[in-house]
Amino acid sequence: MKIAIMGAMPEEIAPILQKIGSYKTIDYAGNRYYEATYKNSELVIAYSKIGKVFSTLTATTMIEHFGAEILLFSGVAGAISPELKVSDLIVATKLAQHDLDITAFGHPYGYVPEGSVFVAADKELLELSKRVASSMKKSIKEGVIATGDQFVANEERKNWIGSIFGADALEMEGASVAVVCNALNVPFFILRSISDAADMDASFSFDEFLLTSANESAEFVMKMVDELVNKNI
Ligand code: 4EZ
Repeated sequence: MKIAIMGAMPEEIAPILQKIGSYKTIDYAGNRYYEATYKNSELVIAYSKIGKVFSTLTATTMIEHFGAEILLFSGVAGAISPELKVSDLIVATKLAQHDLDITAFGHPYGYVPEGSVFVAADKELLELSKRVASSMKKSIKEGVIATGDQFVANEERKNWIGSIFGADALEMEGASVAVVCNALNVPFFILRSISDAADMDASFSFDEFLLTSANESAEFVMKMVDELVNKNI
């Protein structure tokens, strides 16, 4: 079973590549993909570049070109829920695109015909993450993640996204990856560690905590990978 591990930025996959140690690099469709055999399982790893379009391309490529059968995303996010502090982990139960708007036609935010506002993540991977969290003695929050092509650094926008979608965190790739995986029937898992609070200090907080938070997320995702490859599924 081939596992895809993706991030949006180089910093989000660097700790994963470091842990894997040796890999083959393949340049394809404007991204660099890393293939490795890890504990007898095949991995494909890449960062997409930021945003919904690039992450759609990368997720699709990992599945359709590289043959990934399960996808784990690791990265950082801005917090909406006041419960979430810098470096805390959140795993998406479902995701929505907060910038998708045809409300002029009477549709809800995040909805287009034949789509759905929310895409739900894989239940088994959510269960596995709970077991991994308890074995690591870490708390991990399950919640709604909202995605859009905006770095949100504005309290008003963040609160709007929180109230419309019931979102706990926001970022720029999760929901697009979710749409791809859902359409192609690939179980997926979106994990983020908080880098900022999507408020007026967000860009400074992001710069300060990107590396440490990306590392938190990557470490957890690799524990998930360890569990998945041990089960040899
Ligand atoms: C996008 N990622 C941020 C990329 C920022 C700067 C060069 C996560 C993220 C985020 N996205 C962390 N905090 C965020 C926020 N406040 N708004 C949107 O996935 C690139």
